[in-house]
Amino acid sequence: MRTEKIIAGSLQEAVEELKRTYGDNAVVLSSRIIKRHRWGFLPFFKTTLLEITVGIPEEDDFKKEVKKKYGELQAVERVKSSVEEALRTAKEMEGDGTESLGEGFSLRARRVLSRMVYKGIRKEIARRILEEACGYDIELGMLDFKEDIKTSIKESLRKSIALEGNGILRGTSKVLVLIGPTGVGKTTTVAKLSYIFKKAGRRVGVITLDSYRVGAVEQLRSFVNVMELPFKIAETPKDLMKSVDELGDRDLILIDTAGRSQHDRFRLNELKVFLDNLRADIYLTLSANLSELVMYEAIMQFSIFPVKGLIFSKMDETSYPGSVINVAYRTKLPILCFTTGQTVPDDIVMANYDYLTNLILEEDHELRPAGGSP
Ligand SMILES: Nc1nc2c(ncn2[C@@H]2O[C@H](COP(=O)(O)OP(=O)(O)OP(=O)(O)O)[C@@H](O)[C@H]2O)c(=O)[nH]1
Ligand SMILES: [Mg+2]
Repeated sequence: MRTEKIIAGSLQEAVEELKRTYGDNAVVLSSRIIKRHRWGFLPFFKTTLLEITVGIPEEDDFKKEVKKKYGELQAVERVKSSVEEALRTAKEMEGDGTESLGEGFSLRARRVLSRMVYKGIRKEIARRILEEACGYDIELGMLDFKEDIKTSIKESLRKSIALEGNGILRGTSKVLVLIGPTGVGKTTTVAKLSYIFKKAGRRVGVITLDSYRVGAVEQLRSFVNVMELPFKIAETPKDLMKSVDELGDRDLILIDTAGRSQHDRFRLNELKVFLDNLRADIYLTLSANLSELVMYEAIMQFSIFPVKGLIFSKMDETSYPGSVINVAYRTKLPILCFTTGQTVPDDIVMANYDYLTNLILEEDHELRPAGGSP
């Protein structure tokens, strides 16, 4: 990986320049504030700029490395075709299962039902979503979509799944805490959310409670510094109260916590001591690639906290987002946002019904080896 420096007037300018010049693969490695003379001959006209060091992957070296490690591409192709075969079989089996389920529905409604089930939505939930999206069509003599497919499904989802991406952006929350199992993407999501809220004009401050894990503080600090936001580390519950007080001039404080295994009661209770006296909206982050049962288990164990809603991370790592729909449908917990990749600050979508509808209706992602070109 080679490194380059970008000097810009603001973070937004820097991100735009980074993308324009180096494309999507470049990553921000570090940042610092520098002072420069705007007009060299006038010593008093100093301006504050941001100097960002970026890393640009050397694609050829990377490809060579992959080849060396994993052998020729043919081998990958062989694996790919057998996985595709397995998926085709699974799809056909699901098709059988939905035939009687779709009784009374038009052909196009039955197709959508099949797709929903294939994506991992439970049959009874898929049927209820479809029932709400359809009405009786006298001409057809069966149930069909009330409007076009997308609008009908979207309206149905509005009635059964709660979202609150926009409420938060409008400013309904003052302190927002992300909790959740280890490694689900809490810290990355805090960084992404800080950017979104800052861009929406809110005065944001960030606190981390994760001072145990090596590198955890630095991971978040580097992003927060780039965004020029105040950042505090709280090691005790008293520290936390003090930090929140000190950030009193901010209209939104985002708090990152250390990941806790849902099986580790002690660690969960330890976190509870921190959060018990804090007036905050607590969001549980779950990774979309967890199985549905593991999601319920995490929700149960984390229910010692007054969880206000859910964040689903790593949506890019699953082509079967049905479990996300099932969990949101059954728990009625509102979804705050979805994260869709590792890139900060871009890979995040504040929850909205268009995104949710597309998740259900879109064609399957084409299978390709990780890191492969499109
Ligand atoms: N593919 C993908 N990876 C993600 C996403 N969000 C985070 N990650 C990656 O997941 C890994 C863990 O992310 P963190 O943000 O450190 O997760 P965390 O929940 O803070 O982890 P702990 O603090 O250790 O519990 C990192 O490699 C992230 O880049 C996402 O939406 N998609
Ligand atoms: Mg973390």
